[in-house]
Amino acid sequence: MSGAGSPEVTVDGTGLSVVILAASWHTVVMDGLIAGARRECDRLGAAHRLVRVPGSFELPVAAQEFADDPAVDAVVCLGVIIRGGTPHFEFVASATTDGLTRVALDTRTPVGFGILTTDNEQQALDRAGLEGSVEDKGAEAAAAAIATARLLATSRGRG
Ligand code: DLZ
Repeated sequence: MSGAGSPEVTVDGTGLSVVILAASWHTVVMDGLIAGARRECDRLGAAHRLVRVPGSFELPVAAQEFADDPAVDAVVCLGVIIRGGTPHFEFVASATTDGLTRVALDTRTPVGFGILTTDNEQQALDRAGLEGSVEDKGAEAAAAAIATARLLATSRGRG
C-alpha cells in the first residue's frame, strides 16, 4: 500500500481529548511514531496523553477501555509488527487490525490506525517520521482520528 496521497488535515482539534496508545516492541521506530502523533495533536490543538502497552496484540483491549470513556474523543493506536520467519506475523497483525476495527465500531469512538506491518525494520524506519523517513504514520493516524472525532462531535451537536 502506497503512502502517497495522504491528505493534509487542517481540522480544529481544540477541546478534543486524545489517548495515544503505543505498543513497546521496536523502540526506535516506536519513538518516531509517538513523536509524530504528539506533534500532530499539538498542531491541531487537541489535548493528549500517552499510554503504553506491551505489544500490538494488547492494543485492542486497551483501546476499548479508553474508547469506552465518554471523556475520551479519540484513541490513536501505534505499533510496529515486523515479519519474521513464522506465521506469527499474520496472526498478530490480523488480530490487532480486526480488534481495533471492532473497537471503533462497537464504541463509536474514532481509533487512529498507526500500526506498521512491514517485511523488515528498514521499511518501518522509512515510515516512522524520523529524520530521513519518507512518511510519518504516527502523525497521519493522529490527524485521521482527530478529524473523525471532530466530525462525530459536530454530527452529535457537540461542536
Ligand atoms: C510476540 C511478538 C512478536 C513475535 N513480534 C511482535 C512485533 O513485531 N510487534 C509487536 O508489537 N508485538 C510483537 N509481539 C508481541 C505481541 O504483540 C504480544 O505482546 C505477545 O504475544 C503477548 O501477548
